[in-house]
Amino acid sequence: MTKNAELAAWVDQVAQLTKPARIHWCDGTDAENDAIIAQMLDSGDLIRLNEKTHPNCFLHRSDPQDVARVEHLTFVCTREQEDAGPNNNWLAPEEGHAKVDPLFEGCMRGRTMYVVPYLMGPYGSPYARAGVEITDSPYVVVNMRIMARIGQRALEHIEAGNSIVRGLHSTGDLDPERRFIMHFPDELMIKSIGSGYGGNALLGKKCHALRIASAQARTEGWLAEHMLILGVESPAGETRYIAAAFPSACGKTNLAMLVPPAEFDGWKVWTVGDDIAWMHLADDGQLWAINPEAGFFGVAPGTSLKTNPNCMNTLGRNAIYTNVAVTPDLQPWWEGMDGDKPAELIDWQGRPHDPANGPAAHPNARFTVAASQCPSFSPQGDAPAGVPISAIVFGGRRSTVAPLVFEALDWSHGVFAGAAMASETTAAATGKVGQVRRDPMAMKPFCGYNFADYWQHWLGFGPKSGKLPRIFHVNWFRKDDNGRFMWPGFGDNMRVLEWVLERCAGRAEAVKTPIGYVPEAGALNLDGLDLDRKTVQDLLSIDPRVWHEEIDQIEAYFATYGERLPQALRDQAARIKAALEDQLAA
Ligand code: O2Y
Ligand code: MN
Repeated sequence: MTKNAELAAWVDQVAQLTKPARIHWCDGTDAENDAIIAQMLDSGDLIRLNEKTHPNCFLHRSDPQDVARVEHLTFVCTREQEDAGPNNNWLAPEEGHAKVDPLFEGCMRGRTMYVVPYLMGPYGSPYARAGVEITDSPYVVVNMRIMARIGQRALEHIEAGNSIVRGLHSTGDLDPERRFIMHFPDELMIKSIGSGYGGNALLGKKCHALRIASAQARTEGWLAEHMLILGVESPAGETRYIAAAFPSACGKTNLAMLVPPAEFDGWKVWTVGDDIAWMHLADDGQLWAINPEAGFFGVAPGTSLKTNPNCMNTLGRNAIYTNVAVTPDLQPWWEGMDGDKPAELIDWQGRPHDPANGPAAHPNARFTVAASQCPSFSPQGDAPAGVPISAIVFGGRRSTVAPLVFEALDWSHGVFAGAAMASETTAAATGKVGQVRRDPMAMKPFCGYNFADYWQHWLGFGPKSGKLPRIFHVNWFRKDDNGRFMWPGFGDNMRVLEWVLERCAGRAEAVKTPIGYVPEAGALNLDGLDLDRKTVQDLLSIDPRVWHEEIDQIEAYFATYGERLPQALRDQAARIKAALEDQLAA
């Protein structure tokens, strides 16, 4: 229960609509968590994994029709359609409510309605924001407890008079025909029904910390971004921080937990966050970032001691696994894990694994685990003020076109580079895999308002400070003519991060090109890497003809935003095109 009359009234109103058998206010304690887990083990909602190898770890199998975010069922409900923009599905607020409210009628009959007060951001942070999620899913409660700061302290923050985002969630009947994820930014409200999975259901994450928060951030003058945050500590003990935006399933978690290669003796990478950054311009003129989350909800397939040793050392205990496969002795397993594939496996749907049925683990199988368990978790990870950002890095999965790294010429050009981002699609969102889609700032599925206004908001930071981060673009995924990745990636991405930070310090050498500064031959530390000169050249090459076509496509994409598109972005495209034409004519 709560002293906050408004919150109490909303909970009452929801209970009258959804008709739960009982109401439970979550306090976030271990005892409460143990009781919910025990009940989920009883109901079969969770399976206890091998206690010896994976203490306090559990498996959850979601409905096979409910395994990923659902962008086509995700709506932003603003008064004017133009305010949601072409980047969002739109309904007027009253239509949005009218579409989902009937689905909530009586949907919690026989179920417990959990009221989960939560805080996004470190305790005591001026940048932290509160929310309350009402849900009938115990899976949501135990995951939210890892991903956010839930319970009594969050409730106290709310009762102290701080505003909240209200989130109403029910798994409903899990019928994809009756599944909607609705956002009402003006009301600070989310209504989600028909899915029990990840971003559709853990409302603090994508719905609150990105879609609603991005709209709030615009009004209030800050940035809510789909970015990891990491710190790079030099052998001299100086740590500088990078925020990096990559589309879903492009390796943000791996980069956030990077282990530098042997040649970088004395260097250390610290993890602040792997998915979301809230950034504020502070009085010192720098952009300071907090990770609003407290845990990782990462993709399991492909995670191994080779690709992400810190992650593997994080998730062996106190973790919830969703849709992974298991060995006969109940150890979690997924494609891309170290070692040989076990002879026998139970697949993600609980069947004896038969490769004819597809992979043993679902490609979007996940682990949920506390960030504080990560061996590389930053000593500043919970700092109320956050960390000062030296560089912003944008990146996409492009087998062609984009070089390994370039630096934007200035803030406006950096915003253009972010706005022009594109990536080949993966399995995290439902839809086709391998198609190039524009994903500005990696926010395509998450920006809670019109992208044109969002870019204007970004551009608006330019004149505000001379100490803004420098902006870069990277592409770890370029392929050669035989379809092989040219760059080793993973720990070796440290070589690019070093160049990025050296540029920020005004040291590393670069060549100016129409699309930005690229490393001069020899400026990247490639010691110990088996890369021939031609491959390095190709990785850094910018083909003016290909880029001219790319800018044509960017302009065509920008044109879909009509008159609302900031002129500065049109100007950037025109400037780059003219410079490419000069090059082609020379
Ligand atoms: O939330 C989901 O349903 C899976 S997608 C996801 C999960 C964690 C972090 N990022 C993402 C994403 O799609 O960007
Ligand atoms: Mn993400």
